[in-house]
Order: sequence, then structure tokens, then C-alpha cells
Amino acid sequence: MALVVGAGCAHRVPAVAADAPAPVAHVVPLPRSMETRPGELRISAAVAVEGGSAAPMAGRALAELLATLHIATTGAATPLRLQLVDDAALGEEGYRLVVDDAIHLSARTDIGLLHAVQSLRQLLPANAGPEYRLPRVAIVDAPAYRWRGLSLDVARSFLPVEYLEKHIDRMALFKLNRLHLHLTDDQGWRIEIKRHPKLVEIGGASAVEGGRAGYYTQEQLKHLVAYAQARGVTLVPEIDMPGHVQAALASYNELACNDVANLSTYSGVEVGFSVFCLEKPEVVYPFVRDVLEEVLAIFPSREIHIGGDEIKHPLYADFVARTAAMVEAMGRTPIVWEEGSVAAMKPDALLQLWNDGYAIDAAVAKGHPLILSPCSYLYIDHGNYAGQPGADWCRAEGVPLARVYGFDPTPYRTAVGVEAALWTEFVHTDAAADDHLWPRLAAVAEVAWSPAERRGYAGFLRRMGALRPHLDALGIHYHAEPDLGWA
Ligand code: TNX
Repeated sequence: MALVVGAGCAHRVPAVAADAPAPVAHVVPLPRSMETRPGELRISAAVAVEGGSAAPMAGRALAELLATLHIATTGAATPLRLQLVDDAALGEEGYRLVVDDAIHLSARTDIGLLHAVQSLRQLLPANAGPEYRLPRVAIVDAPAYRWRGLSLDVARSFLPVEYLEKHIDRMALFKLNRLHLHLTDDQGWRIEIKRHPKLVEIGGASAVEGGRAGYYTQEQLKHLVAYAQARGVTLVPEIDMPGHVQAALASYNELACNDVANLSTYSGVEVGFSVFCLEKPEVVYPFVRDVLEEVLAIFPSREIHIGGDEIKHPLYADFVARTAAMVEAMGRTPIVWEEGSVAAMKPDALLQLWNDGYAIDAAVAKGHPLILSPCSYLYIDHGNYAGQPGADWCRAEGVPLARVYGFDPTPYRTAVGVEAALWTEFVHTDAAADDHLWPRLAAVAEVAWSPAERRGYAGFLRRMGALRPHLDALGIHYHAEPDLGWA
């Protein structure tokens, strides 16, 4: 098979002059090692793909890349080889990408090759042209952390399936691999539960003031799971319990204690006022079991988030312990927000850190792996700059790009990774979500992927600046970041 640069591209750019300087390699997140050699590889006619069929995810991503650039697969061609190799040094997700007189991608796994394709995509222009010039490079790359994610609050304000699909593609370009969906909260319940249909009939119809209501059917979520899986992204569902449950209480009043609940839906922005009636275990636990069974049947993720934040209740630790044990008994691993460290859980249960000042020693002593989301670095519901309307409770100066980039996960020895969070009390449209997510999420990707000792903000800005056309090609309404000269 060979690829030919397709005809019919509407906006052809003139071919590059023979004496033009060699192209520069711009890759975000920064690879573990990258050697640049003199010269370039010009692809003026075609590339011939070998080995794509052994790696379905990488093969699909490559086919999509070539289609975007109008590169076909017939005719005389530059070889492009995908190869699965048994090289333990690369680990699960690592890869090599070499450009000499051909393009060589190799990895131990399909995921590794997929990452190689994403790097290749960044080395190439974002848009179709008459020919392509690749820098001659030798990249050897592997992630620092296995968990590189974003928590997206679709409960306060709903985000449609089409947005999530686009968002998954964007995450994949930066090798982010966990999309944590915060599916339930006081203001909305977004996941269809067939045994309890009122959750979406009532809870799905509410939202934060000014936000969007709505919910996902199980069919839609299964589709999304498969869509993400094909792109190397795992969807991690969160059912936030036993607090943050007003939407559930409004749907099924019996989940509340008679004397404490205000049983209407809620559209304010307060937290910490709602809780399941933990004094009625015969009502609460069968409900929790039903919900988890349906959630687990949709989401194959090994890790399942059960919430556990911002609630004070004498039976709180007991609830978290029982619910975590239920998840374990179902063959999965629970994740709980940091407050859950008071509960007796198996050591493999993950804790998600979110308060900067949280004392983690006790959690670490119990052996719980950590997902790092310290709010003053990674809460990107906070402004791109001081004074941007929205959340500012954690850091009055906002969480600008430089601040996100400055997060150093290395002191947290038991961390499995890094996850930014976009809460949506004040983020109500696709464009507003984009504005908060980009370019900050690219910095999150680099913090989670690249070795801390190799990173540097100036270099990040240079590489990220060069990738602006890639963000444009993906239709992202990113923030006009002054540090990147985009303002
Ligand atoms: C804290 S972080 C919350 C969320 C809010 C967010 C607003 C966490 C586990 N809980 O309920 O949306 O702050 O920034």
C-alpha cells in the first residue's frame, strides 16, 4: 500500500523552496528523549503504510491523520512502518519514532503505537498542503505517570455527547488517557438508571442556574465508552455519594431522612447540604447497589469513583467503607475524594487529593495510591487569569497556564497520576468549557507525561505556540493566552 497526496484540496499552499530551513520538531507533551538530525524528510507523493493492521487503534488514528492531510495510499511512496516490538524498556505505553528516509513507529503495544501516531501528527502540519516536510528525529518516549486525566463536571451543567466526542479526540492528541465524568451532584443526575427511572426524569431535568439540563442514555454512554476506548481514553464514571445527592433525593424522596431534606431540585452553587439517609441502610444500600451494577455494566474502567467529598456525618466513614467494599466485590477498584481516607478500605483503593493543604501522611501510610488534583494548580474552573468570572475560592489569582505548568507531582511518592478538574457551576456552554480547558489541559498533559527534570515553561510555550494550528484544526475555542502571544 502507498499513499498519495490527495488531489482536490481547496487551499493549496505553494511548495516549500528547496533552501527553506529544516522544520523544527514540536511535540507536547515533551518526549523523554528526542534527538534531531540534520536535514528533513520530504513527502511529496505518498507514504506506504506497513504493519497497521496489527495495531487497530494506531492503525485507525493513522488512517484518520492521513485522510485529514489528504494523503492517499496508492502510488510510489515513502515507507511508513508500524511495528510491535518486544522491548521491555518501552513499558506499556512507550514508543519510538524515527524519521530518516522513512518513518518508523515502534512500540510494545497498540497504545504505544497510538501515542507514536499522535507525535507524528504534531510533527506534521495541521492542514493539508502540497507536500510535507518532517524533521529527521529519533524519539524514545514513555510517560512518567499512568493516569493523565481530566475530571469533567457534567452534573452542574450538562455537556452533550457530541462535545464529549470532540473532547476525547483533543485529549488523545496530547496523550491524556483518563476522562473522569462527574455524573451526579446536587444540581443534576446525568446517567440513565433503568431500575430507577425518575433519577433522569427529575434529576436529569435540573441544572445549576444558567446551566444546561439533560442526561445520557445507557446506549449513548456505551457508544462513548467505545469511542474513547478506540482513542486510548478510559472513561471513569463518578457517582458522588453520600453527599452531593440532592438530585437523587428530589427524584426518590425515600432516600432522604424525613426531617432534614428539602425535596425539591436545586440550582444554587452551595455544597455540603444534602446526604442520603444513612440511618436507613435498608433503603440506601440496595439503591447504591442497583446504581453501581448498572454503572459497571456500562463502564469497563477498572477504577470507579464513588465520590465521598464535602460531607460531615457520623456514619460517613461507614458508608464509604461499605460502598468501597461493594465496588471491590464487583471486581473493580474504588476511587474516593481525599476525605474518604478516614474509611477502612483495601489498600488498592485510590484517593483523589484536591485540597492543597491536605495532610496525606495517613493516607500514604495506609498504602492508598493517589490521584493528584490540588486545587490551586489543577482546578481549571478557576480563571485563566485573576478576575476571570467564575470560581476563585481556592486561589484568588486564578490558575493561569504558568501555574498549572508549575505543578510538580514528584514529591507525592505514591501518586499514580495527575488529573485536572473542570467544575461547571459557572461554565455553561461548549465554548466556555473550551476556554477553560485549553491551552491549560496541554500543560496538564506535559506535567503528567514528561519527566519533571526535563520540563521548562519557556520550552513548553515555544512548542505549544507552534501547535496552535492543530488546536484551530480541532475547532477549539481556546483562551487567548498572553504567555503564548495569543492575546
Ligand atoms: C469543590 S473538589 C468540590 C466541588 C465544587 C468545586 C468548585 C470537590 C471534591 N468538591 O463540588 O464544584 O469545589 O470549585
